[in-house]
Amino acid sequence: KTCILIGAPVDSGKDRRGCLMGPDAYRTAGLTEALTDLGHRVRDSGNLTPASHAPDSAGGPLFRPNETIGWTFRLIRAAEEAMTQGLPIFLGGDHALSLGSVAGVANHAARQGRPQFVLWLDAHSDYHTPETTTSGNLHGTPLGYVTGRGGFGGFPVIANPIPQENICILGLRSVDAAEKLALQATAIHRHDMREIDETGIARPLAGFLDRVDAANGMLHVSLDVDFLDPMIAPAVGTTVPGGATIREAHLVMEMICDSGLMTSLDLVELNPFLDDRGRTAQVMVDLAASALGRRVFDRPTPGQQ
Ligand code: DIR
Ligand code: MN
Ligand code: MN
Ligand code: MN
Repeated sequence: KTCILIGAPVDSGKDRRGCLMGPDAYRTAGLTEALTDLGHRVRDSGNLTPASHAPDSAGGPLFRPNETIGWTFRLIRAAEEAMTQGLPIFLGGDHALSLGSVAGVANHAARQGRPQFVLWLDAHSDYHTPETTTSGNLHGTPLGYVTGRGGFGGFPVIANPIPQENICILGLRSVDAAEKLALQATAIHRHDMREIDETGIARPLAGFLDRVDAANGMLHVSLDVDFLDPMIAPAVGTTVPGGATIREAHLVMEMICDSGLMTSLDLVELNPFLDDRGRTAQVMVDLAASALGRRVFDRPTPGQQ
């Protein structure tokens, strides 16, 4: 594959600074080398900047909405373009980057006449809108935006909303009360940590991948650092105990790789300022490598043993 690294140092999605250092932390942890070792071509397109936007003023209900709007315009264009050239890997940056990456890949899928699916690996459901958020942090809104919820005035109009049933969230353990009510009224597939404890993580994931395959869908994977347990991934502003183990996370990535379905990937919410000798950046690079073919032993391709 041709992997296109798109640095997106988005730091406007919440008020704790530091995610802007994420893209360079992934580079320092050896992302390009890991992917070339697996036989992929890697093109690093450097770091983007937001499209020009109105200045943000302090004191509103939302944190830096205009900067996030600028990022969203820029990232939609970058995603649409990269999808014609290879498999984009968006190096965040906080999760507000996914307003743009997901909207952009969905536009590309629509041009191909194929349905877009989204796998959201996160402690949080990120289904707020600018009107429902209580934190004012827009990194909590990308799934609300890309599914076409209202309240995103000033943002690019969503041309190709992701159908609710094409979304699967794994890893949930921190869902605001209002968000829970809204989410329960949708067809979004959502699997909390209790379900993962009870059934294992492979079961809900396999069901989702089968649906993507049956629909000949494109698959965007959005990996939030806080999907992982803070013991293995401390470098994130919103740690929540009880997250995925290192093996659960690798198994997800290995199954995604075996499915052959992933067409784009976000690595988001890494805050290198909070890291411990780069180990969280390294875990994220290793997970990306698993999603793109790293394995201990070769196995027969599923379905043709
Ligand atoms: C929280 C944080 N639900 C909010 N969201 C995070 O601010 O609305 N998403 N951290 O990953
Ligand atoms: Mn998130
Ligand atoms: Mn999260
Ligand atoms: Mn499901």
